[in-house]
Amino acid sequence: MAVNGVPATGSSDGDNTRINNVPIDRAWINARLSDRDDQLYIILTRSGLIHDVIPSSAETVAALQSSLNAASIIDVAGGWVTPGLIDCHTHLVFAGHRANEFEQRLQGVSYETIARQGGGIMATVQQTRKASFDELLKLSMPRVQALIDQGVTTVEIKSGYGLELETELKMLRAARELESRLPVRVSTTFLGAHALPPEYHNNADGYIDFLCREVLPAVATEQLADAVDMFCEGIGFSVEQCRRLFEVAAKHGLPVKGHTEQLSCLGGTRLVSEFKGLSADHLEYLDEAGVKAMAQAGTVAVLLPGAFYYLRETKLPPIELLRQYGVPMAIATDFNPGSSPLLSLRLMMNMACVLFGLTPDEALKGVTVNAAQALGLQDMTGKLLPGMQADFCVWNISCPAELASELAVNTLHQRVFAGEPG
Ligand code: DI6
Ligand code: FE
Repeated sequence: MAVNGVPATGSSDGDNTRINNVPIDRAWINARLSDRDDQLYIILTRSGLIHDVIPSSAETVAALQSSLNAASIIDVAGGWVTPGLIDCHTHLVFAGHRANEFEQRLQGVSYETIARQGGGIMATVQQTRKASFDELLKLSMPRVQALIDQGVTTVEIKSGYGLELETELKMLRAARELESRLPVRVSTTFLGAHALPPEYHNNADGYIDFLCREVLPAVATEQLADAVDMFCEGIGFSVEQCRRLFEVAAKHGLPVKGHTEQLSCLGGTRLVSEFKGLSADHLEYLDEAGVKAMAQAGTVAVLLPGAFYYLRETKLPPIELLRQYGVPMAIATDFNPGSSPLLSLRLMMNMACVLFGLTPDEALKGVTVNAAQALGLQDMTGKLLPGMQADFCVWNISCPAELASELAVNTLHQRVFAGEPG
């Protein structure tokens, strides 16, 4: 299995000059990065970045031992190393729970029916509007910590449970605060177009106008969002309403993404692709025209098997078509209280294989290099290459397929974020 971003033969000149004349901070020696051969590697980090990845040799280790103090040389002893995991789609800032709806759905009431009855997203909106900034932080910190404990080094967090100015800003500020309080990178996404709030009942156009005129400009002015998202669906917003939002996002220089073709095929994915969007997410009802548009736009397919499973969806995303057109596939938790209250990215890897038919290698790429691309962070993280962020994980596994094949004990041996072991 090729682990992302490993140079085929290590660096061109793995000689010591690269070590002796550059102040390396730390060296992780005897790391297994690929199953193409038995070659072990050394990961050299400096100022939070990967300085180099070079073949391990007794000579190089000796050179390191003569130039670094012992505490800066970490012997991975043949352990597997992958890029830090990336959860590229979560709604993890929210208050309240939806266990009552879980029971309703088990009795056969559909997600859409519950939403049309005023439950669903709106139930969480009411709780989140009532919660203070500090309460949202207190609720969200353990959720991010749980992902960190699984080896996640980058997490995307959306707004979308405010649906009015004050709470949308509060959610995004909380998401930004999480990054300053925990050893993790947070990518924030404005999802004001998540559902129609009661203040705009039967007036979706008026609500989109409100988002375009007031909320998105305020979000952009405070630089609270790294991207703009929407829910293009019968119980969400139309393609044309989402287009208007995307036009304003483009004016503010914000990339776009979308919850599209989750419950039906409205053409939301083609709209995201038309705007060269970062990703289209869910995609159970995606058609070939949509896949083709994604391939032409370089838009990433974000698969959300947790929501598929939890809503007992039966329509599978067109995995074979995505492969055929070379559309990168990412995998994420979609962690939210309604459709995917499942806070395990490793479980999503397993579900992507078992339910959607991905290979373990595709699943690993789905939570590393492709997830980075879905956030526009492909030049920063998701691969083990010089100049990338030194975000990586050391695993107690015998092969990378184990990361998707089983969920027994947590096999994370060590997580490294920005070069700092945690
Ligand atoms: N699709 C989903 O599955 C989530 N949002 C969306 O647009 C559901 C969010 C929720 O039910 O709270
Ligand atoms: Fe979602």
